[in-house]
Amino acid sequence: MKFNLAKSDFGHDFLFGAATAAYQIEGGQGPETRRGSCHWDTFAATRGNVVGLETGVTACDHYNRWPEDLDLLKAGGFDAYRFSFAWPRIMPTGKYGGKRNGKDALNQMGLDFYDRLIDGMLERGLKPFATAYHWDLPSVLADEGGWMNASVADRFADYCAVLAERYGDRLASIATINEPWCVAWLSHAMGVHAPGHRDLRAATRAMHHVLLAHGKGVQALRAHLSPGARPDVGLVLNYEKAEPAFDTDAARHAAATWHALYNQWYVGGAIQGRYPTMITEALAEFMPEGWQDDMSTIAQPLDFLGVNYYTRVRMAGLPDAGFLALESVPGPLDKTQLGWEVYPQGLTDILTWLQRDYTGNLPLYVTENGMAWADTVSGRDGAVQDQQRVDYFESHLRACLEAMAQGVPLKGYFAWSLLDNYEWAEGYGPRFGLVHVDYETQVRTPKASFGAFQAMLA
Ligand code: IFM
Repeated sequence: MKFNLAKSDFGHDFLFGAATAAYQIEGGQGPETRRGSCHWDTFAATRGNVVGLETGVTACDHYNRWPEDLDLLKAGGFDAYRFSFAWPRIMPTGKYGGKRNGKDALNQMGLDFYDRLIDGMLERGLKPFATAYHWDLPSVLADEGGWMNASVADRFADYCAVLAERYGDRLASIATINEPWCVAWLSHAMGVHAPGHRDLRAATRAMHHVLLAHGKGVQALRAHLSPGARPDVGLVLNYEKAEPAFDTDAARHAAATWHALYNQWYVGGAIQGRYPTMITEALAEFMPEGWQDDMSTIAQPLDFLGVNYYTRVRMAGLPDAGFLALESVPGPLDKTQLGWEVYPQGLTDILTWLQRDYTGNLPLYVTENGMAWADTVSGRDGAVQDQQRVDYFESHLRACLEAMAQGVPLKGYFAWSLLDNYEWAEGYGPRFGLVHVDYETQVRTPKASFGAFQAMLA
């Protein structure tokens, strides 16, 4: 199985990579690693939150098997690896008082782990694309209200300063936060991810504080880089093309509301220092006092914006049900294992919309794109024939080319994910990897989609 595409179609400096996140693959949570606890540890251990009560305790054991995983990236011909630092591994309580009084707050074993990982990438010619926060909030900060408490932004800035000082000279790129919509709305209004709140006030505060943390994080990263260290500093946002499912005012209103809440809030704040008025008006009573004063801190100049895209959403809406009448209905297109419609046109639409309305000449990267399928290793030849995923990737890579043809400065594409891994509240059932992982034996088996990238990138 191959893509009917050539690497050269994307231009000579376009980067291809694969992405992962710490909690989803590392494991390595035992006391011997001195990692602190995070809110996902306890959320996952609470019955009813995660399918099968599954946790990230072992995951893909990447904490021990990282050399093998980096070898896979190299063998695939990838240029870059997108990974995340685990805040509780580096700073077990999430707090650090600076060099003089904060020494004990850092976990030397955790710091050394990421030294080895980054050096391992450089030895293999892989560009390190880091993310500071991919959802593993230290429990001590969660105890203090986590993303609902404005002080989390200062703790995040302290953490970013440590990352900049320690690793900044070896990183190609660092994003502050992965998918703030998930950090805020999915986790504080919908209750699907840790900490599992279903509360509009909690969600509204998290929506603002996660961006305040981003802004302070960018400032701290830039202030603490050693002279000569110049990683690109950015943010990674997720997008869903929101379309009305019916030709009704209610459906159109619901689609516009979802678009504002999901797609416009974060890019509007981070790039323009402005939130969509329909949302600030609807949530006015829950906004933190003086939020307007934070907008200039939030809108820091960036070197790039990362775009995570998987699917579209079709909104139905309910007449007279108010702001939160946000019912979606399944669409008619082919669906992945998670029921997500395969809609590559949405990726072109999102990229061209971003460039037109927000980002202009700012470099964009597709930092995640991929699909879940219940892949199995064939007993006969030991292969994983994931034709659906090969087709998914090809159609979305073509969507990228179309956006580039329309003038979008797209600089790279990262497949989600290098490995099958812990899909949060869905546990280990959905498989997103280019590489199959047998969770009993930890054997890695590259799938046909891995081979398709390998052939294109050779
Ligand atoms: O697995 C997640 C990832 O952690 C963030 N973006 C979406 C992926 C698939 O759901």
